[in-house]
Amino acid sequence: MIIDPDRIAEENELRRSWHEPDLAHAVDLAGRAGIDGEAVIAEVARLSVAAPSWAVGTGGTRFGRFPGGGEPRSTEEKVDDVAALNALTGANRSVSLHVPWDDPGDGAAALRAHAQERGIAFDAMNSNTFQDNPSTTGDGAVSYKFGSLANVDEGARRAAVDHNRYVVDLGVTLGSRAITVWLADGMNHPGQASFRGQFERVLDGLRQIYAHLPDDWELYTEHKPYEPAFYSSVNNDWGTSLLLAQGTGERAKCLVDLGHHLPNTNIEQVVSRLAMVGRLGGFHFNDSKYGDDDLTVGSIKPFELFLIFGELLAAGGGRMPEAAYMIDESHNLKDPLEDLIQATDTIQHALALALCVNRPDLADAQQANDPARAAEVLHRAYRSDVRPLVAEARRRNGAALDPLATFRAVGYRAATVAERGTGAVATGL
Ligand code: RM4
Ligand code: MN
Ligand code: MN
Repeated sequence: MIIDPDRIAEENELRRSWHEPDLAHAVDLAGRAGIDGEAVIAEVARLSVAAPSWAVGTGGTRFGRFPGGGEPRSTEEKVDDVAALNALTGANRSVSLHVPWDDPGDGAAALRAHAQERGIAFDAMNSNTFQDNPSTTGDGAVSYKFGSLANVDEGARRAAVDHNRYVVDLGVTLGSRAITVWLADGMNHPGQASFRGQFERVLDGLRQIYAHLPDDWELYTEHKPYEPAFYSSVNNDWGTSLLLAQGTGERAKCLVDLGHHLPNTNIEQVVSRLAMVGRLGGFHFNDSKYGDDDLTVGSIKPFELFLIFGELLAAGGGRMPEAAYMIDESHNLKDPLEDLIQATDTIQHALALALCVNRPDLADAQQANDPARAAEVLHRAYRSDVRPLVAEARRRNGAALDPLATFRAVGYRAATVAERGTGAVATGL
């Protein structure tokens, strides 16, 4: 099903009589704080966050999975779901594929045409060397059980490099410009491997993958402290990620996944550091209480999200810096599209709040060593109601003032259940 823009306009019309005065009031309030409300709307409207192909289906845990009906049966249908999401939010203009979960093979050009017709582009490609799969490890000749790029077995390392190169080639056909390398490599047992040997082998593998990149491509190293390796991960934190990126090449950068930090890590500071040295390449949005929980972005630590957007804007001189932004969540209970709608709305909302920070005032307070005034400046923005500005940004992109209500009103899920049935299981995890 393709969501008809006229249906969205109809739904928006129902809300116009209260949206317009709310918007005028929000612009007025922003103005009194020295903020140009129109500029906030424009910057929110400019942002696009990719949807991952593996998140339009219901996620699971190692204890079970409870798929809803109407899940996509093919990569094409995943693209259709992303197009529906984008029709509602105006802010998910690309999809990020995970290979081999979504391996179009010879059909890559056709998939690109299918996506193009729906206004969807291909964001960073993701390679999977954390599971054995006939298309990458062959029929049991090699295995990633003891690692991929870090493995002491040369055959496994070669398979992992070849797989990444294959993913780059697919991405070239799809029009992507980057590959994200997240590795499960690490140790479960002290003494199982050499820290240094593992690092050196991963760096060597990354260099081989990098050598295969077209000139306009980037490679992102994504760190994560643990899981599935529970004693150590090779790329465990931003420092290691930075060492790997610096050792790999100029167009190798780091990707920050918000769920990939030990509890209480100051992620906004990590963002600032990586941006400072020009190595912030990508971003995975989600939220967490304990570990890599992949919960809805902003649902647990909204103030942290606001501060992170503040650092992103600082890095971009008041605008969002160029980076591969993606939502990396697992929707176990909510309808995946409803969760992606809420995630996107929250991202837009946090950006709008951060845009409402009066930066010159904040700089003055910092220069005056006045933390109370600095806090006032932050809170004046954080406690303001920017929802009408965000809704207006969506409306100007031809999307919905209220995307979740509109999703329900247009009956998208009922239509996909009728078309696709209830048996499909769409996620890779
Ligand atoms: C990892 C990481 C990667 C994602 C996989 C599925 O924890 O977040 O970005 O590709 O999960
Ligand atoms: Mn991630
Ligand atoms: Mn993760």
